Amino acid sequence: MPTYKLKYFNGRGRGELIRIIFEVAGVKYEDVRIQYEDWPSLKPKTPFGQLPVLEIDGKEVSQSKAITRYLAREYGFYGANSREALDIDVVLELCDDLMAPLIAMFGENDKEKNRKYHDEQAPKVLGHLEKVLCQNNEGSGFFVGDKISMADLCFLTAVDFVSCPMFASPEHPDDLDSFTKLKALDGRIRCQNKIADWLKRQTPFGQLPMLEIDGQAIGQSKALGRYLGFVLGFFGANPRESLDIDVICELCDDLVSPLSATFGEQDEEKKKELVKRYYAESAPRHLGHLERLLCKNNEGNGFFVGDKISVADMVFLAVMDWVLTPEHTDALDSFTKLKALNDRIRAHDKIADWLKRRPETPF
Ligand SMILES: N[C@@H](CCC(=O)N[C@@H](CS)C(=O)NCC(=O)O)C(=O)O
Repeated sequence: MPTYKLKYFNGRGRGELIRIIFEVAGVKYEDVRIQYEDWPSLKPKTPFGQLPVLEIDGKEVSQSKAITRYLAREYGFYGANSREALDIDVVLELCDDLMAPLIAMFGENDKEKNRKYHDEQAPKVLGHLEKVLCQNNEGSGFFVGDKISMADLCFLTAVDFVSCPMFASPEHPDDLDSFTKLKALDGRIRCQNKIADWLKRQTPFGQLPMLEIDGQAIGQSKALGRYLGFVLGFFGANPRESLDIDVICELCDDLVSPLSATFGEQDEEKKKELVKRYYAESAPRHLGHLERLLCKNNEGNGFFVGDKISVADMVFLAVMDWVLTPEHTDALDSFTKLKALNDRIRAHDKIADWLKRRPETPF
């Protein structure tokens, strides 16, 4: 058996079908996730300046579709004969048609185009796919032949792509709803042991962060923060303290949300104006609430809740990392108790140690 090393970004994209083929085939491979900050130095060393790249016995190969076809042939997912291979190819191309408009929209955040995609383009291609599915075993098996093939695996990755947070549509939470046979197929594929196992190990909502607890991937940062707070003793000494901590966490969320909403603004002038207004109005209002609550406990000279540091203080620290930008280092100047708290948290021995050790990152 050759040794395989797959290099791709830490996302699904063009790498996922390759990973799934390895997983379903039960073939050992190294899943190397390239961080974006390492990409510029790696790019010139790859065959075509792109990922994915598969190393087969140390030799690099590029082009995702060529790689998937090769692996499908090697491990029995490309049909029993040329005719089946042709039928599989047809499904692959249809999946491409399903994804192509989204790839073209990447990073645009154009709501009208997205609506049109889910209203018109996606149903058209899904209709074709359902028709093809129904030509085999009346649509109750797999796309081609009697066993799962690259066609089904590709369909699975395409459906995940269409419904990922970047492209999902609130009006169409599930594009497969009107395609009962495809929907049942999607369920059938996801139930296959190896696929179910792989999916369980993936990000639960196609987003990061996620935390693996005893091998199970769990998403949603705030829920995870609370859970760790409970488990590690930073979520209050009793339910009342937990409630007070939750209130601070939600206020911190209210404090930072309008600021994070400005990040996606493309118009630089408009963005400047929004940020200016944020620091003049929204930030002081929420910081005022936070200072008032802080002062209710130990006259504001300790921590937000109780007598020791809690998740409330940690969330505040994390949020201040966003709010105190180099242009707005003075945002806490009118809130002397909060400012002192921020310094106190940063001086906490374990936090100070972490702040010293944590890598420099752009955000
Ligand atoms: N036809 C190529 C396209 C590869 C491609 O566009 N890769 C993207 C990621 S999905 C990439 O490497 N982008 C980074 C860059 O071009 O610098 C394939 O299927 O492998």
